[in-house]
Amino acid sequence: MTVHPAHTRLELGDLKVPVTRVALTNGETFDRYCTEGPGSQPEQGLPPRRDEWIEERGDTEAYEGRRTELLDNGKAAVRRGAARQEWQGERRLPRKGENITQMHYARKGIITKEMAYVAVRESCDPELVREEVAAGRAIIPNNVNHPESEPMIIGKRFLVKINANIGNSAVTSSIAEEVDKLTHAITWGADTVMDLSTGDDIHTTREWILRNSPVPIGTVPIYQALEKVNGEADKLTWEVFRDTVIEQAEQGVDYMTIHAGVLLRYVPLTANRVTGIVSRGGSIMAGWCLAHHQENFLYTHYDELCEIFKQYDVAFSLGDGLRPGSTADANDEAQLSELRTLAELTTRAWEHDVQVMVEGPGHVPLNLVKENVDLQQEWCHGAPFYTLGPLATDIAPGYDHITSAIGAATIAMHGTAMLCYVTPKEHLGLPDKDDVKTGVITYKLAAHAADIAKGHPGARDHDDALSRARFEFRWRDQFALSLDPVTAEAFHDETLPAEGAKTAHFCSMCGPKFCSMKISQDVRDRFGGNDGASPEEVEAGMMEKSKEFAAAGGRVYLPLAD
Ligand code: IRN
Ligand code: FE2
Repeated sequence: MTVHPAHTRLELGDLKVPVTRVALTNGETFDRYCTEGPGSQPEQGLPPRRDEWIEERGDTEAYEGRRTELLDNGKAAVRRGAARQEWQGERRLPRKGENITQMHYARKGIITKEMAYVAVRESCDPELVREEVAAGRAIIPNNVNHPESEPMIIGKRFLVKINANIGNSAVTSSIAEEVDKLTHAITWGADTVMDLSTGDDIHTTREWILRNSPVPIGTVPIYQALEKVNGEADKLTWEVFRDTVIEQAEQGVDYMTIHAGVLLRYVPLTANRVTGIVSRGGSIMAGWCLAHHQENFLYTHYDELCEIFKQYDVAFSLGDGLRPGSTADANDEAQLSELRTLAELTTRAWEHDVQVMVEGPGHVPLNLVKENVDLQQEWCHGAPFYTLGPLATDIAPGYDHITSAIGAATIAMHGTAMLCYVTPKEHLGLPDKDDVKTGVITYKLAAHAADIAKGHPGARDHDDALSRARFEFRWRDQFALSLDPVTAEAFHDETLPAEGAKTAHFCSMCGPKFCSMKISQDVRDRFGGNDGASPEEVEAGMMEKSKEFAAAGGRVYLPLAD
């Protein structure tokens, strides 16, 4: 039986911030960053924790119904108590003339409740949070219409975050299944989740995901816009796109991938690539630009987009539509040209006090990884970088969570703020629940490896706690402190299932300077070659060895013989 970590809350004034408190067998406890939310009743959703804070600021006003329908036919078509198809409830818009974004408040020198909450989570000074948000070096994605979210921050001065993509499974899965996937990803440690759903129920599915999500939700609105024009990219218009963005923003989507850097003149730069354009959004926009021989409408209407994002505090995730899809294409002219445009768009969003992060590759050999962050940080004035891996090699389909985690840890060490996970199914198929878990755990460890390498305050405490447990043979603590206690315990039990082995000073490999083989041999000798020594016998044998060891001076590291 594993020691189950329990949620507890750090209280600071009226802020209650969840942590996972791991109770160790030596009486100590260890607190881990966590999200409180997982485990809602899908039909009820999570409590709107941030409602009060938003209300208090007095900068928004509530309305009922859908603004998109207000826009379309002048009246709200959906009211409270109507069919459950649509979630009922209020939405918010700013009061006239108000700028409600976290960046706006930060620049005014105000520490919002969201910033204070983030500071508790990150164990840092709230002023650091404010400064980083004000400078655009960090973002707190939290749409005013997603009050269920627990504020979190994405920026290189803070813990490296990971995103899990869900919902790419079109029509077949039910809404309850989508909420289940969301909860699963968050339970294992996803810091944000992107809903990439397609299909008929896209609006409703997203509504349920948002109402049950304690983490920020991101989307790629061009996917839904494309559905609205029956999948024909050339039929897309700015108007269809704009209404889709408003529809999603008023549901509460916290950040949106916008492929506004795919300019018409960059498209030919991809012609001689090994893998051309691999971004879905990028190819939709490239297709549109070529079909009309016009500039990308996301670029030409960018300021209008900023005006919409500003109203809800939606953050930009500037899409890397021309990212390399193979190591051969890494850091090429197409990719870097787009990055220069993303830098220009970053500055333009900041003129509206709209929060921005910038998306990055893809597939990049390790020797070219650092240049990616360095250029992005320099050109985009420190705006958070959010990368998809990158995969350090192309040769291991089926293992691309690993090829990409190698690149991800490296790029994060150099300053990438958030990593988009890659699952073992990448390039091959759609991830199932197990793949989601594998992807999340793999990215959690990549992000943490980067936190340690960056010398992030407190990052190594977790390693130290686990290492001490390992060195002192506190097996239960080792499981409980691990990213995946279930697997750790199961692997241990494969060779040593006996209960006594959970406290034994040996494992099926070698402990520090103890040869398990030798010790097992001793035990066997003592008990007459009985392979199936009982836990009590093993314990007794261990006690014997322990006495011997103590009598010999209790030293593991003996001085070298002359
Ligand atoms: C992250 C960094 N670069 C791309 N991503 C993610 O990839 C992006 O946020 C989205 O979740 C996913 C698919 O994007 P494309 O293929 O439409 O660009
Ligand atoms: Fe790829």
